[in-house]
Amino acid sequence: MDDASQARLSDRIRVTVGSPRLRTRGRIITFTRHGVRPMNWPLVSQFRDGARLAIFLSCLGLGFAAPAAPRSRPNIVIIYADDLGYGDLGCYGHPTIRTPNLDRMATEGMRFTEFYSAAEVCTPSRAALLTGRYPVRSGMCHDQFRVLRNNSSGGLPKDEITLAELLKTRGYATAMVGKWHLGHRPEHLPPHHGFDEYRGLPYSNDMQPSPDSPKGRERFFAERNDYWQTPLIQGTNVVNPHPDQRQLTRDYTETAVRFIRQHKRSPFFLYFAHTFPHVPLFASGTFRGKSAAGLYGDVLAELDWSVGQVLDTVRSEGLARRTLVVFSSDNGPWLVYDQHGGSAGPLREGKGSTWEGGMRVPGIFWWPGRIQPSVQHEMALTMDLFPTCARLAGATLPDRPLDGVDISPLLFGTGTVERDAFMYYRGATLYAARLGPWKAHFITRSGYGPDGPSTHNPPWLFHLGEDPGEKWDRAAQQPEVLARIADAVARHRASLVPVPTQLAETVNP
Ligand SMILES: [Ca+2]
Repeated sequence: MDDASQARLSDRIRVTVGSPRLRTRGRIITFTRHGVRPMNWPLVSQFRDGARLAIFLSCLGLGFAAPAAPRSRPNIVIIYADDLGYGDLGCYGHPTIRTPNLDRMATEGMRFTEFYSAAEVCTPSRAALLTGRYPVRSGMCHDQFRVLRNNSSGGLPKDEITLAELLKTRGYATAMVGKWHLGHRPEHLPPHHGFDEYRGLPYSNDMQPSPDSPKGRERFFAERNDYWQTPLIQGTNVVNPHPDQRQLTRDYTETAVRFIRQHKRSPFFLYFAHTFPHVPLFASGTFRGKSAAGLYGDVLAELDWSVGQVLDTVRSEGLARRTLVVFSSDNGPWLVYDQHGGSAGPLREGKGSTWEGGMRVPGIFWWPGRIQPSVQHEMALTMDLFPTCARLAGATLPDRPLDGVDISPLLFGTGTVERDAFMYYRGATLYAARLGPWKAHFITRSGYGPDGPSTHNPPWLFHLGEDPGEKWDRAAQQPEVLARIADAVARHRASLVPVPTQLAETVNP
């Protein structure tokens, strides 16, 4: 075929990329060794996107290039802080902690004001993040043993499906960097839950104190690395039984940046869970002593630097327009550690409690070109990440109850989302529920204070729009709201299937 014939053919084919069917402005023709003849329409209909048509035409030697199909599998990065409070970032109003990289991320992306972790402490909140389900469904919670300890035998059950396993079905490279806390025995570590690579601490940085360290609170404030012996693990092996915690944030960050660079040509999922600002606090020499907010501010400045390193790598590798980066925290600030604990801003209480300060956390979503810079006031949950990322990656959701919803309409400004009431659990016990702006407390208790649980009947009822600090009980004026919340709780309870807890059994560490 001469050039003129090829040009005429190209002129007769009009491809609309992304349309459900090929559209043409004339008859489609095909080529045989005997010449040109019309192609049957049923044959044409198999080309449902521009990329496949381009391959077909290329095979014919036509040199016709259809526009590239839109990428359907964005890279996904989740950066998760430990015990970072709602009020701890500059972009959430902290007066002295400086977080310029997170502030820029929020300015360029979507900052949520009503974003929730699914639990008030580490282990259950991480289980919920990775499975999209309340921890009571997986057994990753317990009323007395609130998190996995260094002698726990349990871990995330194998029949739970993690976000990493889901994304593996779509060809993602996966890595977990940092604090895991979903089971430290080899069979529970990230490589057995869908992660190709893992480097980090298996649980909290205070869970294996040195036998020589002093007892009590003072060792938390001493800034002595030799008081702590939580091991550093790579894959399923201990690579350093006593890592220098002052270097952890830098170590994690270098690992994360290396992973992004190595996998920049394939879709990747990076789950980057920082050890800090969980106590005991440590910062490297570059950041130590620099913040007006003291050591806590130094630690957050280093964490903020790390976020900047990740975003700069995404930008410099040309990945910004096909990478979703999410920042959040696993629970509120650990207030009993005074100046080494963070701030819940205007919210009541902190880590360990089902008051807002225990479970409402920063939530920042960044994806230049897809997510418009904005502040989002709709409620969203860390559990939403599972169905949302599944949608973005084109993965099929597993056939089981999920408690998150796909929030991509909020992220992309295309609509609203429907959700039922949000349940606040302390351990395996339901303490409160939120429906719209209303939150009913059935039981209240401080996160770590000496008080016991107080049961409320009728429940205490707060309007979180008018009263975000949860001060004024409105139950007497709103019986119909309490009735609707009771209905939502009944629906939720009817969906639960009892499972054994993973947090009670122990073995020798
Ligand atoms: Ca935590």
